[in-house]
Amino acid sequence: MQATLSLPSSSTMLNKNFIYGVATASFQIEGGAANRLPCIWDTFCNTPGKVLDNSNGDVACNHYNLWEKDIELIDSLGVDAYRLSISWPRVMTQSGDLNPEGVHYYLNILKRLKDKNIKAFVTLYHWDLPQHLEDNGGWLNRETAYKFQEYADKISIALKGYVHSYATLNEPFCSAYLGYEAGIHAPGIKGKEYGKKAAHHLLLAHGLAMQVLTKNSPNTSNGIVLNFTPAYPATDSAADKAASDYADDYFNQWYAKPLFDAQYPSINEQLPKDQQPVIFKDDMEIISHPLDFLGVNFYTRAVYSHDDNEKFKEMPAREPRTDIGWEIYPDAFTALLTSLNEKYILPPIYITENGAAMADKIVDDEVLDNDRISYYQSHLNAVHCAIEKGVNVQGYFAWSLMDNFEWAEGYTKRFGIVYVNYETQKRTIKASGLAYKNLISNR
Ligand code: GCO
Repeated sequence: MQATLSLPSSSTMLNKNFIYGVATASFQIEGGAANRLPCIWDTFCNTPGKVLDNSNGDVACNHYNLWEKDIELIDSLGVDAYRLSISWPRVMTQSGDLNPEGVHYYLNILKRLKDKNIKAFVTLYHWDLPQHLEDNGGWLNRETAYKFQEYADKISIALKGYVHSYATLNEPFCSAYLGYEAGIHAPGIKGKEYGKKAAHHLLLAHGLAMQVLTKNSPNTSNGIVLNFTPAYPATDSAADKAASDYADDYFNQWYAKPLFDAQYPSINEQLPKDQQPVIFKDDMEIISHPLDFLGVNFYTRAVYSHDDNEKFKEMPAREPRTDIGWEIYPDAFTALLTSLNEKYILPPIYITENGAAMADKIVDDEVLDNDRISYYQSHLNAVHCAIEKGVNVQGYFAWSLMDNFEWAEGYTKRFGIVYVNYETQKRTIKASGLAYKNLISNR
């Protein structure tokens, strides 16, 4: 069993300027819910049956109060960067002004990171939409994109000088598809007629925010974070191949192609009219605003077969799987990066999330998560292979710094390289965290 992480000595991932980091998101770790406006995830958690363990984000990892210790912890891992997200309902009032208390909270964190020479990668939207905006239609309302632009404008002025990189959105696929089409994430709206409309408004919000970031914050690296679940056909048959290509366009390229080619995949024309996004005249130009970087989140792949009634059918995840049931298939990571590089003219790439949920056991204050270390090892190798094949990857962030609120799974799934005891809020660095630290310090 493996307890260390390594890379070939020739790997550019061992250069000092390759950025290693850890990532979190506001709703998943902060708590401090009384000190901000409600968001759609508060409402979703309070709706019985939506979250597996009926938990919520009221306390989470109590990072709202423990942030100083948590930055010590991040620093002790020796990382170059920390990816965090700003809670929109914490920093903006309902009337659209900055909330000084919320801004102060993040400024303290960012200043401390700066003191410690840890680069701050800030995500502006990691799914915690203010509830009052949802009450007005949320991402189905085009107006929300302009509200996001106002928020991006004000917060980027307030945080000036403390941020290394801004990502507008984290995983618009999840917000749009899981939130407004499958209905398994907040706000829990279900219907094929909603997903692509929400997606379009999210992408528009991204483009509008890029405009203000470019103006207010020209010296930060500004971009977006997308998640990809590469699609594979179940068999070699032409029908399965067509099903998998369709699913790839529907779930993955739908979010990438507009950014780089200013258009949606051609399957848009096959969608019934009521499922198509409503596109205004300059929208695609706004959405395709040049990016300083693309963030790529990767966890697993999906396998599809032909279906007589639907365009595709997703097959059950194959073995081996992580504790959340996702297949471990690192080859798809290399293939994803090289295929994106072939399809589009890409800016530099950061791997903004990669990691695994494992059934951790804490014994004598130790978590020997060798299964997670193996996951990291095979996926770091996969990134290395992609770089060898010409993909410009400049950094890698482990998801996640610590165990946290895993959305519809509540606190039942642990993704951290640090273990969290939710009763005592004690943090314990897992074997994977120590291996990651060693990999970084041995460069
Ligand atoms: C994501 C999310 C994380 C999840 C992780 C595991 O961006 O998907 O950023 O919030 O916790 O992906 O599901």
